Amino acid sequence: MSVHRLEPGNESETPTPQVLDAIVVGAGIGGVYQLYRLLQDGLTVRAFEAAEGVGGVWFWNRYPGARVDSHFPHYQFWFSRELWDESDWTETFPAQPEIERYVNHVVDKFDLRRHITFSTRVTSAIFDDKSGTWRVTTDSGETLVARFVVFNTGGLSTPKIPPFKGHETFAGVSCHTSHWPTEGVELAGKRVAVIGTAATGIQVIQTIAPEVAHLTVFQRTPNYAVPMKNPKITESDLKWMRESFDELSRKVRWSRGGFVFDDPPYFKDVPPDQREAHMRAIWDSGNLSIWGNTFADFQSNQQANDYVTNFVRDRMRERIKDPKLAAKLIPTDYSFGTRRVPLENGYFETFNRDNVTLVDLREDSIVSIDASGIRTRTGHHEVDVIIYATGFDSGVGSINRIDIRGIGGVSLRQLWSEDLCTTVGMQVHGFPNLFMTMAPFAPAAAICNVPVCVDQQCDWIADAIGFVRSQGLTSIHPSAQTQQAWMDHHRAVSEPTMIGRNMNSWYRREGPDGSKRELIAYLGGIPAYRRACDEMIASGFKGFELV
Ligand code: NA7
Repeated sequence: MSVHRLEPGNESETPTPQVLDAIVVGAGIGGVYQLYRLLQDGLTVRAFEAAEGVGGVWFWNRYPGARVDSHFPHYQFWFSRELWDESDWTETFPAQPEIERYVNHVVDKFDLRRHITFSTRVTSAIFDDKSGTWRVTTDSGETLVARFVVFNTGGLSTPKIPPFKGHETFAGVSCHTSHWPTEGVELAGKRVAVIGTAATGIQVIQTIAPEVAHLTVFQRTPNYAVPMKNPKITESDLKWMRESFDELSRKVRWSRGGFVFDDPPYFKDVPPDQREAHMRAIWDSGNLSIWGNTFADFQSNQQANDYVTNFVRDRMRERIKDPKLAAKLIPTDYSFGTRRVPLENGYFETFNRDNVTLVDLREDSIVSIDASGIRTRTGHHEVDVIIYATGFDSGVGSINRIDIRGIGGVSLRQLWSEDLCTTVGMQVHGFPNLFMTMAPFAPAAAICNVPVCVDQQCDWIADAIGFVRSQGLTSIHPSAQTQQAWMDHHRAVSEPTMIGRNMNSWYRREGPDGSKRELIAYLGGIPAYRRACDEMIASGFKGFELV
């Protein structure tokens, strides 16, 4: 591996840092593949990871019941046939330990670990206009210089803990689901509160209810959730997976959400007397096809959306004994599929248990937390443990933690606080040679099975870097016009969808004042997005500033 040194003339007292070709920030699903791909391309690369191990969200989210909502065989790396041939999976929806083990296996198989510095956060990245390089510092005091920097920091990595008054006075144990201690939390026989009832809260609640003395669930917005069917993976499933690699990998790249499903019919093409059977068949599959694959016009046709919404509401109602409780748990003020649809395993039955209480924060509200529990407007709930399943600073939270300065010292954090913008979710005008995955305005920001969308993004980034190097250039970033065109396109295709019209979800980034702002989910579809990205490469990055 060749390592060049900075140009002479920089003889300050601090030692001259190495100049790397690239720095990768993060060693989750995206970072691991990014690192692999850039090393394959012959670059000198170092990766930094804040955690002690690889896996990203699969390292941090160790809460009870943590499990992927993408069904077998979709949630795995797609870049290596050999890896597919030897991968073993035990469940249709693998749990956190299995995925963490898998990512570790991949890192060791491809000898990536020695390129990753663990337990180290990148704290700043400053662009030097003169040399066209990035000066990157870490919280361990190291400074590095690199031509390219890639932030594979994840769209849901920075936890959001509501600043409830007095939360620091709580005498029991409290933690956010994404910072679950490795040694676990003693829950058996305890009085436990869970705040938050979306994808994470649902998994925690249904898992811990049988073992705790009492569970108090604080729900702000009820969620639609659909049953997960999670059979064990058999040898014949694995055989099918291996034999289907070529076909699946071809299809999944052009799929609607990173899953290979049959194309759904248009609502008008399913006669009214066959709709129920059509829905039942999809429902019985026990995966996310109920979200995106019921009707082709589900996101644009109110009639189709209403039909699916009512079908799901009816299935939920069947499972909740107390009609008053059902009225609280079943959403009535928004349509199915307009927020992330969680899969569940006995979640609604959990509320039929004697040791579970639902506090509806639309009728009540949390006033404060004190030493012994949670005070609401109407009472006090004594608990030993508080679990925050309150979500993440979505889209840009983990990038905003880092002091990033582009051309002329412009701060990315500052720029984004005034005008959140990217070009295809991977670059920002004014920040040459800086790339990111799972950032706003790409399918990978929200509406996609992550390993599929991130694979495409890592490849595009590596291709852009390869283009700069092969052309003897030093830098690349989108022009202001290219960026504006992408933002205009994103808004034109994403806002008018059903998801776009729901203002209450993490797909819409929250402003500092708590107001809902830019829709970070690109809803023009994976095929349209992939075509737009491919055209940029094919045109030699027309519309980019190439130096
Ligand atoms: P989400 O989907 O952001 O959900 C957070 C939950 O926490 C949701 O129920 C929120 O209610 C609730 N919340 C947030 N702040 C508060 C306050 N202040 N008071 C009460 N309740 C609150 O995060 P998840 O971790 O469940 O899932 C994130 C993604 O990870 C998921 O979509 C998958 O892609 C994987 P709200 O709905 O905002 O009213």
